[in-house]
Amino acid sequence: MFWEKDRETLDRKSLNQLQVELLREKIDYAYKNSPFYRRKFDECGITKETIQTIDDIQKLPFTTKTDFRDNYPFGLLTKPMKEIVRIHSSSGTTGKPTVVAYTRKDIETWSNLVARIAAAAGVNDEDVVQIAFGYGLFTGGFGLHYGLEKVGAAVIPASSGNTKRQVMIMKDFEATVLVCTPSYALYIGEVARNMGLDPKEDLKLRIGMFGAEPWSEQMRSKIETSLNIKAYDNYGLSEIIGPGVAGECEAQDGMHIAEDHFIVEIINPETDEPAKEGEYGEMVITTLTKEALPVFRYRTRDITRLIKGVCSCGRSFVRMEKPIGRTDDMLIIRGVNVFPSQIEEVLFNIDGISPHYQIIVDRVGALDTVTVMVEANANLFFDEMKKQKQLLDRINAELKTTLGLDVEVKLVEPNSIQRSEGKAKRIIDKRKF
Ligand code: DLL
Repeated sequence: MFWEKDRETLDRKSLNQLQVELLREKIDYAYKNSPFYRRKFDECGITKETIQTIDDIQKLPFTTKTDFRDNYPFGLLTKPMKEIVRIHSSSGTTGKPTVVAYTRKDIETWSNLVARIAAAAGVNDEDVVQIAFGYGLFTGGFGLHYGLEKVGAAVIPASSGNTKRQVMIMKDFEATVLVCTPSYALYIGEVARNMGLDPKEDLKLRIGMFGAEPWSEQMRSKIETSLNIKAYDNYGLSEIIGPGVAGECEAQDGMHIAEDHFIVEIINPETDEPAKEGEYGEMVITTLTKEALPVFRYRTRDITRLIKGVCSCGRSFVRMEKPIGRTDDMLIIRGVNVFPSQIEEVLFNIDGISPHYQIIVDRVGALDTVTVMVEANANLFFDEMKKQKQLLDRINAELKTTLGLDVEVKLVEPNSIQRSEGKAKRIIDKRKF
């Protein structure tokens, strides 16, 4: 289903023209309204005339998380507080949070973008949508909320946590759509079963819109089976707008990026040069329509690649593959690069373990070590040692084949790994730098 079909199916030439026009305008606007950008653009000799074709975007300097931190809290805003109607922030792991703000028009743009990804996933005004993202400074709750109201769905602002209550509401209010992180969806499914419910018989759920963290195809099929739904991925980040940057359509073959609002590039994070067509690299995003906080060439740190060409759904917007991880989540273990998502893919293909895991990274002497904690299924954990040993050997062998690395695997008791109600914390890093 389309939300703004004319936009979502624009041919490439018109799309590029629109992007160039909007980018030129935004450069001019940022120059006039932001001391930060004026300084930055002056240093590089950038004016709107710099942009003649879409490739000229490469002449602009990058923006990074550090720019947000250095200008905390409101130094990057290009509108006075009088025109701001909402403030969010993302916590991050260290230092000050990243603060983002929206004008009334930005909220309107954001709601529209979220309405698009909801419609693309098949959500309509008949749906009852349970939003189990945290409502608060995190952009997930309110971001999805306004967009889904716009679609005309009946929105239940459940927020995250209190999982038994979530299940009760889901059943009693006959929710048809669940919105949260994929790891929380898995947990909700587990709790529903523990409460004696069979999602197929007892719930009306049909669609899941999940995002805010990386998740594998294997995890998708586990969630789809567990909750008896079709699970759609969506991507976004606070610095750019929040959720709504990209989302899957019914084809579930990559997430369409709203290219009439954003320009995306994939670069090699080490050389900063553009990646070759179809290659993995860091995604860099420029906003074209934001008022309060325009951002040029933002280094997302997310590693993905682009799928070009018109999709079977008819949308012309380029698609991004599921991000495989973040540059800052990549582990370098004895010289080998490892993303947690590679470990997840291996684990979730093996029977006998539950889809909950944690990765402990430590340093012994000069060597980094990895221990993968995996939860065994109840029947197996309390079964004979021999079967456990066989399972361990299998996990070890498959991890070695995929990662090219020996890692230690520990089977732990059912329910001993902490469940996630938001973004899952998969890595525990005990290294002291
Ligand atoms: O997580 C915005 C959001 C909310 C997206 C709800 C989707 C749904 P931040 O807290 O700023 O914003 O975190 C952004 O989360 O750079 C990615 O590393 C990661 N991320 C977001 N969506 C996905 C996804 C929100 N679908 C950071 N797959 C991003 C993989 C994702 N990673």
